Amino acid sequence: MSWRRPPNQNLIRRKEHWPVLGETEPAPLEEPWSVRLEGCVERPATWSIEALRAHPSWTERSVDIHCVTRWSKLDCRFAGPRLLDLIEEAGPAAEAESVRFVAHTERRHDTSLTLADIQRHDPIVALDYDGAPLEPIHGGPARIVTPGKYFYKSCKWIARIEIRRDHQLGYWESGPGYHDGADPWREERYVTGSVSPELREKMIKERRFGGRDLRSCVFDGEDLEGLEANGATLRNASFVGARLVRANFEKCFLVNARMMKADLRGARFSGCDVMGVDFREADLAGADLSGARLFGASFCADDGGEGARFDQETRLPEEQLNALTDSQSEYVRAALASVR
Ligand SMILES: Nc1nc2c(c(=O)[nH]1)N[C@H]1C(S)=C(S)[C@@H](COP(=O)(O)O)O[C@H]1N2
Ligand SMILES: [Mo]
Repeated sequence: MSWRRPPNQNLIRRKEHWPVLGETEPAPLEEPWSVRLEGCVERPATWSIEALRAHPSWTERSVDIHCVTRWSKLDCRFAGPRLLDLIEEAGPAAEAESVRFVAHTERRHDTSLTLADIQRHDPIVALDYDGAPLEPIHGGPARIVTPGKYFYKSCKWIARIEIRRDHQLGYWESGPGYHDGADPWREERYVTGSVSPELREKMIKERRFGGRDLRSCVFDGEDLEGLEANGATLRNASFVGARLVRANFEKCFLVNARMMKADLRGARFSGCDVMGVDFREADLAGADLSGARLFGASFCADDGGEGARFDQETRLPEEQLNALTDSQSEYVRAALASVR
């Protein structure tokens, strides 16, 4: 079903497998849960969970989840009222442009969508998943579900919906630099960081990236043997075919880094965030991946082809493989078994 799989996404096939990303719980609540809609509207409104359940626009939707960390989960059954009908009910002003979603969580997590995107993607305020109330860990009692966008446009524990004339960047879209467009078919994952060519050259020569912000930087084919990258932010960085023998990536933020065909013999990834990292055809002999977070990572192509190499010294504990999709964990198990 590759026509339903956006580029560079790995499919989660097990029905019960659904990773938790970002915040894991709402803030404590004194009153019963409610969702408030306000801002550029004629009639600001507040709905209780019961009112949302009884809402005439209640719909069930089969939604494909695409997480920016490269896992996708198809055919997820969500149900709840349509956001467009709730907005219509409140009477949006002519100058309304954007909708900001605010969570009832400690950091008041938020994300925004333009009204044009809301019309195109028709999100729901999901209260049910797979025929039962949405679990609190996934945003219950109420979360936004926006089909056709990376999942960070689906705010968990929704408490306030603001209709605005300005469009604000949300939590992930501002500091961490997630792409505000969030279109999985165009791979709008991240905005690109900026490092001057001079600084880049200097860092390659010294092989010290420690603590730096090198998001989306490209180091393809470079010789970085013995690289010291402890604690660096290397999200979406590219190391295709690079020599990274004995590189130290401990405590790095490596989400979605591209490590295809890299020489990673003896490299250290322990305690590292390697969600969505692409290790296809990389040499991981003697590499240490113990304690690394592996959601969405790939070690082989889904349609066969060559995968990552391991040897008896590679450290990749069995329990971590559960974070991988079925085809990925099958490949890694077999490859590890063949060298042990
Ligand atoms: N309130 C809140 N909503 C959020 C987030 C968050 O950190 N806080 N993270 C987003 C991201 S990045 C993703 S991938 C999904 C994860 O949803 P899940 O944990 O149910 O898989 O929630 C999105 N909504
Ligand atoms: Mo995400």
